[in-house]
Amino acid sequence: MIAAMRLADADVFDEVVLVDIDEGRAAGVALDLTHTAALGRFSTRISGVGTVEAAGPADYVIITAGKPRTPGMSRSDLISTNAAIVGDIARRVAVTSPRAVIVVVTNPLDEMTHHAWLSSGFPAERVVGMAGVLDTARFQALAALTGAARADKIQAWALGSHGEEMVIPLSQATAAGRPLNAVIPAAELDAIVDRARGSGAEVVGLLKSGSAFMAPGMSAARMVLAMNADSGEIMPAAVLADGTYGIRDVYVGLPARLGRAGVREIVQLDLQPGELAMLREAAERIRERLARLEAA
Ligand code: LAC
Repeated sequence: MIAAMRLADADVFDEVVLVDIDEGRAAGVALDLTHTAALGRFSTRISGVGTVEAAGPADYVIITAGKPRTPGMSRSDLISTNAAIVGDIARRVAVTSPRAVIVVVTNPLDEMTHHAWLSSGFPAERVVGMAGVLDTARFQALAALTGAARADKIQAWALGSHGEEMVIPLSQATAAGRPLNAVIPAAELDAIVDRARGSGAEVVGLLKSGSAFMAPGMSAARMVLAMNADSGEIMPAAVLADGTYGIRDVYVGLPARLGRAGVREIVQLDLQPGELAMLREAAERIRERLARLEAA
């Protein structure tokens, strides 16, 4: 809903279509959003349907379907349930929208993005996962709470996995252009990284049912808007590693330059050896979970 709202508000698309197995819900949300056209000043058409086929061809497809966590669950606990859902959707999207770019939001994010890529048969540059934008935004918001700078003046990268192996290389983090570790004491900074890593679970714990949706929805929309604008912006995203960073053939969070047709290139940051090691470790953990999924 939040992603659809941001995409409609942007007033750059002809149409935004919500798809839900509960067609009435999709149609209801679509109508509610349609009613905001004057308030949001957009002319984007919004509709809600029950199947990928009824939605028709699309340039961009955001997959959010799947079960969310309940309190105490890790994202990985969802892997086989959500793989069936995401795989089915990706296969259908490949038929109805063979030229689309797919943005995966369903958890466990890195594994589901890899699985959607395999299921769609798409080239890897047209299947990306949304996690780094969200995790980075959380880090920026939490770092801003210290008073170091406004959230949008904090620059950082959340890479690795969307979970335990999230890597936020502090060597690359700045506040209003100054190294963040010169502005915030080391212990406090480590606590912020830990809190960012656990933010999804923190929200799940408070909500009791369902998981975060505002920051995730805005993050997914931001990626789609950047691609549609062909901005060439570099964003952290789950992408198929291509050998950069010494990682290959597995989806993991890396800095990616996004363009109209998806990932233009994976961008190399000047990471410290410890940060690089953590990133490679994250990729190995994702690879192991994928292997278990395939074996199941
Ligand atoms: C989160 C879920 C959406 O991080 O993964 O909130």
